[in-house]
Order: sequence, then structure tokens, then C-alpha cells
Amino acid sequence: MRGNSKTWRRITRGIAAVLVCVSMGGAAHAQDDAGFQTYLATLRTLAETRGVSRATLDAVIPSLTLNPRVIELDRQQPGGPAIAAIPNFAPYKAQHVGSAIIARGQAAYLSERGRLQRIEQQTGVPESIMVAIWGHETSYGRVMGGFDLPRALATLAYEGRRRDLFADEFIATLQMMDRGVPRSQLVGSWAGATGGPQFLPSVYLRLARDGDGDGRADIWTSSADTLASIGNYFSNAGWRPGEPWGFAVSVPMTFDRNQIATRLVSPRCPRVFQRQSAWKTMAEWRALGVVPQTRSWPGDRVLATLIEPDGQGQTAYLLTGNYRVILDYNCSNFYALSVGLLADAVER
Ligand SMILES: [Ca+2]
Repeated sequence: MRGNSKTWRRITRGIAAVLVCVSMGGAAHAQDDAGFQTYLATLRTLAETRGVSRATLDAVIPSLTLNPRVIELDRQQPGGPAIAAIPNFAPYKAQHVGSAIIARGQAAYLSERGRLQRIEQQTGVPESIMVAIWGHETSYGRVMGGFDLPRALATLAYEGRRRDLFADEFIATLQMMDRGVPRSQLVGSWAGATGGPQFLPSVYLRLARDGDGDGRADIWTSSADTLASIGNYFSNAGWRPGEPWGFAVSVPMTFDRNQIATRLVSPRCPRVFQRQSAWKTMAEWRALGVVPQTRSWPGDRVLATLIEPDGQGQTAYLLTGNYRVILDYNCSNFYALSVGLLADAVER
């Protein structure tokens, strides 16, 4: 009997533990929802102080619920300590600058030609760079994300990992509505990027432009508005007309990397900038024995850093100040290199 009663106690304890788990799970969820609704009241007050209209607040705030999928995706993001080994660029390049995306880019380039030329004249940003950003971000407007932005951004603000950033972006979606953007258009990635250029709402408010002259900056259905907005972003971020983003080079076999190591630590995405060398002029790079693979040297005084994304002995790249503008759009060396290479391939 003792044995049996012990077994029974073990079983009942097991059942109790399961029941506690189930009810805790349910309670945690209910608590999240209740907490979220309370937090929405705070967001509403904040939005009111920034001048969002009552009509917009009444239309949006009561409709919002927590989106657990957004929290799940946010928690999968890397953000911890440095990754042990940085992968090579070659596999990423094969995936993002393949023949299909190049061919569709060339088709987009041809069909938007007149418009692109006009934007390049106004902004100094090459047509091919605008097309490459559009291709890389949304496959030329095909994949723009299906998350309801106010709901996703309110959820991310509530979750709290980057609360101020996402609270600001949430309020920016409401300001977009006040400017006449329909709620139905406010969809995008789980992290709040929207439309053909994948702008955050605050970027939309600051930099989106009307490219087809109908008075609205429609970055969701108008390719003219999308390209004009990307051009405006790049010119605003300091793109220098007439200068390449960078180009492929060969580095001599006997090359002392210590002499070109950077001593600067960037306050913004330092890991990305650490992979690049110190700045030198084209004349200095030439004197060090670096040889261009795909084009002739730009002006002697143009400054560039060097990156060897596949390690020593492989293709390296000299990167100008315009490369930094691509990094301003999305701070990743692989992203910026592949945008530059896609632009070159589309233009060819
Ligand atoms: Ca328009």
C-alpha cells in the first residue's frame, strides 16, 4: 500500500504540476493582453501630445490586440554577443545577386527608364542604385510584408526591447493616417518596414515623395513614387553624384594588413565598420599595389576603405563614401555589397 500511495502521490503531483502550467500559461496570456490594453492608453496619451487627431486615435486604438507572432519573431533576432565566425560573402552573393533578380532588375530598369532618368537628374542618385534597392528590399514590389503596422509596432513597443523606437514608429503610422494614407495600406514587415522601399513610418513621413504628380506619395502601388522616394532617401543621406559605390579589386599576395587597419570605432553598428580598413585615397591604394578588376580608377583623390569579405587571396572591394550611404539604408556589409553589385549588373 505504501508503495502504491507513493505512486499515487507522484501521479497526483504530476497532474497538479501540469494543471499549474496550463493555468499559468493561460493567465500569462490574459495578463499580456490586459497589460497591452493598459499600455495602449499610455500610447494614446503620447500620440495626443504629438498632435494625432482624435478621429485617427478612435479609429485605430480600440481595434488593436497584442500580436504574439511579432514577439516571437523579435525574440529570434540576433542581438547578443559577437558571432564567433563571420561567414563568407560568396554564398550570400550567389543568393542575392543571382541571374533571376538581375534579369527582373534589367526589365524594371527598361520599363521605368524615362522616370528613372528624371529622378537621377533631380537627385544625382544613379538609376541602377534605385532599382537595386527596390529589388533587394521587395523583389521590385512583389514581397512587401503582410503585417498590420499599427498592431505590430504597438506590440513591439509594449514588449519593450526597444520601446522608445517602436512607440515613435507607432505614432508615425497614426501621423501617416492623418496625412491621408488609408489604414488598409499600413501593412509591412513584422518590424514595421512598409512599401516598395521598406521605409519605417518615420522615414516615410520625412522622405517619401510623389514621383507621378498625383499629389500623394504612394510607395505601395506606384513604382514612380517608390523610386522617387528611394532617390530622395539617398540624396538626403549624402550620395555624391559621379562617384561609384565601390568596385572589385585584387590585393597583392604580400600585403601588410596592419598598415591599413582602422583605428576608428564607429558609434553606429561598429561590427560592420570594423570589417573595413582605414580610409586611403585611390592614389594610395594604387601605390600599395591594389588593382581594379572591373573598371578603371576613379579620381586619385577619392577616398575608400578596403574590405575582404571572402578572406585573403579572394576578391576584395574598395568602398567609397557612397557605400556608407547604402549602409545608412541598412547597416550590413553583405547587404550593401550586394546592392552595389546588383546595380552594376542591372546597368550592364
Ligand atoms: Ca504619387
